[in-house]
Amino acid sequence: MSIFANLKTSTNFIFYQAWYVILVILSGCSNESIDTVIVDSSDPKTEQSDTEQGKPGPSSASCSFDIIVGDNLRFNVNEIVVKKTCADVSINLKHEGKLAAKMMGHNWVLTKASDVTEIAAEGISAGLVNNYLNTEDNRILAWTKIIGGGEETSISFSAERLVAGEDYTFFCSFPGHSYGMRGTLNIES
Ligand SMILES: [Cu+2]
Repeated sequence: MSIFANLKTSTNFIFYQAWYVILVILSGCSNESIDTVIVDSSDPKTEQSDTEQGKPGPSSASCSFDIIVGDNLRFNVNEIVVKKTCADVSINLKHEGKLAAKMMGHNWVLTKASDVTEIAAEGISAGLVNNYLNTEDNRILAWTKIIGGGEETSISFSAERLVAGEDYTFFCSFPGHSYGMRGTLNIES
């Protein structure tokens, strides 16, 4: 009995590993191929902006944002506009998928657009236990922990370091995700 159980577990493990490799490969391809694998979105704004490669539209200007992720490589928003009067910015990240954090974990990380590549690369070696981030790196302006399916997390950070006109990018630092899971953060002009 336990032999079968072990066999099943290891088969599942291999399956997930193979799947992960496929996801990483896919996320390295163009945005177009990512969009073809992604199917679901409950955000009604998505339909309006489907002409733009099926990507979701921007959120309206606010100080607090609800961001939804799932068992795929996308955020439900690709642009966040922060009201210029915000003292703090709140991010509520919700994972509506089913896969565990080690398989399909997501977080929300904010840096200048020019820092994304290096921060994401550094994050890979930091490992899941450190939320795939070297949080000592002060180029990271804000970050949440990595969450898995059914989990949610919130952060609040001072808007003081955000400068109007600068290019900011939010992304997921889970290995391989930052290519597809990214969006822009702008300060309301
Ligand atoms: Cu992710």
